[in-house]
Amino acid sequence: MNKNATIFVADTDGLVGRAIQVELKRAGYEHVLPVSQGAPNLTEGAEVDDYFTQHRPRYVFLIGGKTGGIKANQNYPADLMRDNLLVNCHVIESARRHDVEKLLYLASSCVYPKFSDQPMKVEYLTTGRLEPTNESYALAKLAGLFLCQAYRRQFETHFITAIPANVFGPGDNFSLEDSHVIGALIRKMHEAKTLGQPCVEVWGSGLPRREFIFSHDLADACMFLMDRYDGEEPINLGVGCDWSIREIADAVREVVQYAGELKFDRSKPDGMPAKLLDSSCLKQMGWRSQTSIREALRVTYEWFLEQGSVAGGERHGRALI
Ligand code: GFB
Repeated sequence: MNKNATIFVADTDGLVGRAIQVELKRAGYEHVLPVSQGAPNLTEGAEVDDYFTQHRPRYVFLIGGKTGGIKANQNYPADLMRDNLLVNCHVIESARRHDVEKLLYLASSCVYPKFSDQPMKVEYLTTGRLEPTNESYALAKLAGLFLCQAYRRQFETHFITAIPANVFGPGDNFSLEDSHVIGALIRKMHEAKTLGQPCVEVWGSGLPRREFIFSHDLADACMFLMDRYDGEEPINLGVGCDWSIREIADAVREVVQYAGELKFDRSKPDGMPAKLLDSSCLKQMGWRSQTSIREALRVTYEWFLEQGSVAGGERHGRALI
């Protein structure tokens, strides 16, 4: 990417878009369009197109529409699907119309079939049923992936797709209901520590395995791909190892310094049994993650604490809808 080119980070959720903005600025890109002021509602086609007319971005990071954890996916399947389909269609079409040089679309590891062999290779896509708790959202994310491929074929655009592992970091959602597992556990354990509660509830059996990537490492990987990759095949973006939910809950407990017990609530869903990506392609291209999971958890917890003090004790728990 040219250091003077205008870059648009199209994001609704805030976690990944925020990290990409920070990393682009750190790397010396001077014309990154701000997300807060004047950014369009990505579900409104006319607004998105006007924005492209006005700002003429050369590079676009399409992060997507609303997202949430396992329970949000169960509660709001229609919202999540509709929102992401609209955002994908509008941003991809405007990028074509306005001759964007390159677009990177970020999918999600839930696009893989529920019972995929591990680690999950790109050729496993569409070979089996999706996980029911997030089928609607996953289908919308898959549609974006195929849309990028279709635009490449029909319009010869340079639109690429990356499939990230589960992301967490500063700017995450820490709501009890709608967040992903790490945000939820940080909040639950911090509150239990503060209130002197003897145990914290962890959903499911604790046995599912997840691969986690720190949002700033993911941002770095997206910038890396934007510079070095231009193919139709999606690229998996992972760190190469996974954790059981029990293990990650223990790691969060250490970082938060919570001394109480973990109580597993098996009435809550486990979701996919495992989601480890085969990221060998990314590795062969020369990318490695920089941040250990413990360091990333520490930075995320610090950010959570800062938000609490800024908001006068209000914890950062935004509702999805
Ligand atoms: O992070 P999470 O919501 O997303 O849940 P998924 C991961 C695992 O952590 C599940 C367990 O087995 C949960 O049951 N878990 C334990 C908890 N305690 C908690 C808790 O307090 N909150 C949450 N949220 N989970 C999402 C998809 O699936 O992953 C989305 O629903 C998206 O579509 C995202 O793709 C990356 O990994 O299960």
